[in-house]
Amino acid sequence: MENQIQQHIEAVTALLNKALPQIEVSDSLSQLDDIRVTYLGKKGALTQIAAAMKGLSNEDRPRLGQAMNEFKAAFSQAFDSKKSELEHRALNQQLASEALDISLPGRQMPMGTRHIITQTMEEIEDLFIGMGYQVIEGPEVEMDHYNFEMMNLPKSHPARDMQDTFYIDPETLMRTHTSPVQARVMEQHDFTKGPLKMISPGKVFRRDNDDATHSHQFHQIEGLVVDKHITMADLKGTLEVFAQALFGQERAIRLRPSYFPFTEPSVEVDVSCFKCGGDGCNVCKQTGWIEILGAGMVHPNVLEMAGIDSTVYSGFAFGMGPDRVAMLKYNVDDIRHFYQNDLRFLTQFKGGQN
Ligand code: 2NM
Repeated sequence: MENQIQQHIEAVTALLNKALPQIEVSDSLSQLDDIRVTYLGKKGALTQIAAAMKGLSNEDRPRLGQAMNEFKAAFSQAFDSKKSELEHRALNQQLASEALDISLPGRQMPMGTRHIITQTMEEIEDLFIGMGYQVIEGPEVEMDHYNFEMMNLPKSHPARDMQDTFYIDPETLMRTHTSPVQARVMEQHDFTKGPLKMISPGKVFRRDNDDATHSHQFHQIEGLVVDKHITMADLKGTLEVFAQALFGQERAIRLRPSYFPFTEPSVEVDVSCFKCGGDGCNVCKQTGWIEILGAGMVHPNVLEMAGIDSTVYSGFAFGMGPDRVAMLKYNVDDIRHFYQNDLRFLTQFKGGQN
């Protein structure tokens, strides 16, 4: 009997001598757990020895129990220390793989540029805002009524043929100018609250074949001032200030008689050449002058159709093409560059960068 208990105790010691080196060399948490199952699991080696307990005498049983407790204590200590070592290693690996170098410079975000037409329009808008004008936009899909009728262009008018129009249906069209916005505003304006001073910037549409100087969609900025006692002198002074702000303080303007259905009298406005100062060059085609605006005194019919008494109120109006202004200012030789969205062209104009 003494032999038998000795054998069991030696088996436990042998088991421990086998287990501890295995724990020591184990390389992962899952491998470590496999070792635990091998020795202490339900069918583990120590569990099998424990099954011998039942056949032992009352004196021998505690001796084996003590040996088994010693096994468990030594095993646990080695196991726990290895486990914490492996957990540490896993954590360090994770931290290393997720490390951020907070001293690295930030990634450069690509910076966009505002479209050169947008920049030009906003420059012009800012000039008029500075003179007390409101900037008012309106629909691009318009009623024939506002686009033509209210602009003194009745259905029979020959000038309607001059402007080839994209019609949606007989009453609806793509606006051919931004004047319909002004018709809408004139109709609503309350003159007891003060004069009407506005510009209307935006896209306009004409049935044209695109080429270097024509586009079926381009831009317009139209201006309108209506009050008592507005005269041609107000128009001329305003446009002179405008032309000098946009093209240089040394510029002069000149007015030539012209015709528009919605103004009477009507004028074309030239500005002295910003390149040669008026001597004649390739920009002004040797004339010394560059045409930039159409303008005139608002036709009494236009005022009356908007419900404004043309015997009490008068107004001036003008219209210009930001596309043409940008072509002149930035020496762009083809209007189609503005609409082809080629970044090599568009990113040349960095002035609009935020
Ligand atoms: C131009 C030329 C001349 C114009 C007229 C009006 C309105 F609404 F008052 F009748 N708005 N814009 C006008 C006048 C536009 O563009 C070349």
